[in-house]
Amino acid sequence: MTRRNQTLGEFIIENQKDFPYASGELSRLINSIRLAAKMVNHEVNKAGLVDITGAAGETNIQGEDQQKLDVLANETFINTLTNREIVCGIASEENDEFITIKGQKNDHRNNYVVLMDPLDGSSNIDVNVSVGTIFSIYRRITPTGTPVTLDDFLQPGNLQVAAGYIIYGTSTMLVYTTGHGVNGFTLNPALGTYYLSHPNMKFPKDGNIYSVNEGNYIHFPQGIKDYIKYCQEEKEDRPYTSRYIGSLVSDIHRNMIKGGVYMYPNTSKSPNGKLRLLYECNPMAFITEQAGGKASDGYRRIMDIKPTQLHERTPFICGSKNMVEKVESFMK
Ligand code: P6P
Repeated sequence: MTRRNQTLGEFIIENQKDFPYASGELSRLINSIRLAAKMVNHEVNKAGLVDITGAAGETNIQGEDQQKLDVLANETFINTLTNREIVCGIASEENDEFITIKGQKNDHRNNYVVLMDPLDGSSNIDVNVSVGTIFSIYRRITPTGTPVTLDDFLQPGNLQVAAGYIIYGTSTMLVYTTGHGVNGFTLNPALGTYYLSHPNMKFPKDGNIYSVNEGNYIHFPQGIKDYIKYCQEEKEDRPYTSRYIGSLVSDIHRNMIKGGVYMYPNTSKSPNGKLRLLYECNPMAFITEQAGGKASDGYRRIMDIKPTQLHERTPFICGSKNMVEKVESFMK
């Protein structure tokens, strides 16, 4: 049940029964994420004012320069999630290994694992372009009371119990699903309160926006090259519009509102694509499907892929159902 200007807190309480493992655990989980998001938002919004932008002088497992805000966002989410007695493990793009959380009684009684990209698109920070946090939540599969294992993290996306993103843009929004549709909440920074601004978000079945880094064109599979040329033809409802800002959360959020398809294909440089399956593609795929869209690697449903490594990558085609199916028809 949704009503305009409902706060996130009211929404969680009114919809708690939807969460199969209720007992307030999801509420506490989402509450800790919304608190961390406010803290990160505060830092992101003033990034230009104090010396916390720019590289932290370290690189992460991806070999990417870690921006200071990456590090701050990672620590903020980890600390907030650790102190809430809900999570038994956390995996992050910024950490080579997963983090085991024993719980206050050191008894490993918590039931959820969280996988996250704490600040995706962080290379955009210094140029004041929107960035985002992406999170994916599973129930552990190993016995409660034992330390979390890698198997608890290597679950296919179709077992996610919740997923969402925070977009730090012209406004800050928290968009998430627990498997009962997608709802978007906008932060009123003056009050520190999120209000239900986008109830029951739906991906338009069709659209005229395609999002891809065309600088990689010559390295794309032939099917993607053919689809891009299809988008540019003067025919029917085409040419489409090309919109790509290099921030996954922003590109997909815009496409979910307006209709469109986002592509990060494999290339000769990145044979498995660039995006990470566990904490970028699976959560964005869960949200996309819950909003009536589609997400594949060009051939297979993203959420059916059985992960084998924590930081594995996958080609990613995500957005309006009919557009994704058109891309897949070119890939065949
Ligand atoms: P490229 C950001 O680093 C990111 O993970 C996504 O947010 C974004 O869509 C993509 O990579 C941009 O990658 O190679 O086009 O710069």
